[in-house]
Amino acid sequence: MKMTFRWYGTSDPVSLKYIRQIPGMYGIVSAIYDIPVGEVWPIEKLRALRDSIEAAGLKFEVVESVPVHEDIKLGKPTRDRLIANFQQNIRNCATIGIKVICYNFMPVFDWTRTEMAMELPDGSFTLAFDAEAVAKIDPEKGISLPGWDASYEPGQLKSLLAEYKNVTEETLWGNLEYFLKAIIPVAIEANVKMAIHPDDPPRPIFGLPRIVKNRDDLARLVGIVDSPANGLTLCAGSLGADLCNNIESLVREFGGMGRIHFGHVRNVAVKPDGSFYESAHLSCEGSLDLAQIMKAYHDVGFEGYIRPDHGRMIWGETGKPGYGLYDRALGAVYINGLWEAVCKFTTAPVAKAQH
Ligand code: DNO
Repeated sequence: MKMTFRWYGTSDPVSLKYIRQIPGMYGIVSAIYDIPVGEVWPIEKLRALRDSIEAAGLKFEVVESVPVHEDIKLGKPTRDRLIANFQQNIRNCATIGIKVICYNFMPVFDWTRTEMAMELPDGSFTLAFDAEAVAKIDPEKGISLPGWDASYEPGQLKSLLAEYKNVTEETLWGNLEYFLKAIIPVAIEANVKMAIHPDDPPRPIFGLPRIVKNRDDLARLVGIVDSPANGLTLCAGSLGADLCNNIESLVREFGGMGRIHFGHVRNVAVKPDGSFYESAHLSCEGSLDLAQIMKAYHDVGFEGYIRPDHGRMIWGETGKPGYGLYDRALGAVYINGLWEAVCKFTTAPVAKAQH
């Protein structure tokens, strides 16, 4: 297991220097943020990013994410040019040493929350999703969500939602299949593993289809192109927001097949109505058993990348919600602790922690 930390580049208030000081930290997960979605990331930019990360004593082997243009998800005629660009991005990433590329296939909205700073009883602040509040939103009247307000102009959002009107789950599957059949051969050639991120939360929202939500979806996905290059980012907190998903058994099944390349490990406190908040990583704070999850990673001999996922805002820290330094650092140290214990006290099969 290689421990990593997401970093948003030079504008990130969290410095590489501080990330390096987290015990057991192997590398950085990042992306190029100033190139429009669908365009090619210049090698020089990737190289500069890698060099700045390596200068701080960390590795850069995982990209999160290369965004997938909506025209690809919609299956529009323009998709072939955009897919060619995506293929080029895979090659460019490989050239500078990237081993795993995370991406997702969620229409319009990536992760969705109703609150970015819900106060918990201990005085920390976290991201939360209120199922009732989301159910009350009428997309026709406009959707205003924290974290997304700046991403779309109201008119642009309206027309995008209109384009998805006739896109069913099966249409979206068809478009994902077309995309995978085009990109996975390129990834194989470039020796890069693609790792799709599941839907967050794992259910349709605002009438938009979502297709990477549960065990059956993951099984269907890995079957589309039967290659280790067609793999998963197993996001415990995203899938865990549906209590029917058993994260340990997903790790055992898909990790056992060698299809998990990147693990997002975090906890989430889920209510029966599907509302949830992102709790501290510790098992007793949320609905997931992180010790069992790490044991499952160990038992399948996992050698890929892990990162603590969103953290709460604690100790007065301000910054990008979910992506402060302190609570994610606590998460990383906790996960490393579980991993050390599981490696020491479980006999077989032994997967050696690599630091
Ligand atoms: C939210 C993240 C997601 C994730 C993408 C991966 O903070 O978990 O934005 O990076 O969905 O493509």
